[in-house]
Amino acid sequence: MWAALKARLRRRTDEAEEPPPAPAATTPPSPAPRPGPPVPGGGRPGTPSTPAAGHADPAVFADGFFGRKVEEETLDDLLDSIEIGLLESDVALPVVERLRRDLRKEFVGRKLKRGLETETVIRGALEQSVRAILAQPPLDVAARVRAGARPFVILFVGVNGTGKTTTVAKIALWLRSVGLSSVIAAGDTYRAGAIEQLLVHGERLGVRVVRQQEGSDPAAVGFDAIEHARAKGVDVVLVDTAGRQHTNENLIEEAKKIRRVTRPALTLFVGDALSGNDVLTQAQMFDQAIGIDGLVLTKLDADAKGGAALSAAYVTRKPIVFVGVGQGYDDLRPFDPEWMLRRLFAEEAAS
Ligand SMILES: Nc1nc2c(ncn2[C@@H]2O[C@H](COP(=O)(O)OP(=O)(O)OP(=O)(O)O)[C@@H](O)[C@H]2O)c(=O)[nH]1
Ligand SMILES: [Mg+2]
Repeated sequence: MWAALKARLRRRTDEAEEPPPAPAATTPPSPAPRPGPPVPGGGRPGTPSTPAAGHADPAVFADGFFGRKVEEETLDDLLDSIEIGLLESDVALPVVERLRRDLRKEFVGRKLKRGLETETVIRGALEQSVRAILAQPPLDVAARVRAGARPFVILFVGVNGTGKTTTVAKIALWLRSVGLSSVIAAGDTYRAGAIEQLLVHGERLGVRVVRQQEGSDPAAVGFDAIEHARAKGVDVVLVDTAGRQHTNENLIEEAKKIRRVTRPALTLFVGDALSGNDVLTQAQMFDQAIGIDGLVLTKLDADAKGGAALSAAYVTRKPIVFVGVGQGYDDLRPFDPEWMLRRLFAEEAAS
């Protein structure tokens, strides 16, 4: 996110710093004329100006870049530019608005120079604000499992192809790494090949996969897996489900039934970070239809923008529990806001 925003800010500075038309040979060097007349109130042509002439936005004034006086610039103009950059990075509108408010508070009355200083100040202010947005009470799955009744059932839901099945396999491995056993319920009885896909994961990981025939009732598969876990003293039941659009009423009804029968301690929505703001809408819809407790965001390794991941918890008001960072079984991380912050503010885009 920051890398793209920085590039935008630099382009903007470069435009503002374009060399003036060459002065006549006899004319002594003079301050650079700017293209276009200044707008009363300090605004640029085409942008809303501040209300009263003589009361310019008391914010971003610059002087002395390479010894040349640079034209006044309004805070709103700078914030507009940042806002567009954030939207381009998939940051959701409510988050953009919050960031804008925070930056405005930070900048009003400050004196900034164009160029690197402005960039550093913007970065610092933005980072502080993003840290506050990402801060959330952590949802520690291992602690919940240890504190909860056994078996602890986790249900995975989401639209097609977001990474549910892969995430189930990754979580089985992660649970083992923290000393907890699991069994997987092959609850996608809908898509041809889904059961086989899970069996392969289960075999590779040495994790039991409970299944029935293709086309059978997924709630019954979940029930069987819970019975198995009870009998064998397994800590966690991971219930995979078929991908479904929230608009598909039959499949949503089916998901509700799986929920009623398996009574999960945790229902996780698995969303693909690459789908931008769609993933937020999907999570909200699933929450309304089925009820979710948290989010898993996948494919962050391929998501150079990062805005959807930044916005997810803020917009849905559900915690991000895990993030997927690749196709390997160990490419899963419990969500860490500081890790996310480092990615968002990397000087170079993540991928
Ligand atoms: N790069 C990357 N790819 C991922 C990640 N998680 C899953 N994938 C890939 O996404 C594709 C779909 O993954 P699945 O786990 O089959 O997705 P699903 O949600 O179960 O799909 P359906 O069951 O068809 O709804 C696979 O090629 C996975 O390897 C991730 O974190 N990063
Ligand atoms: Mg699947």
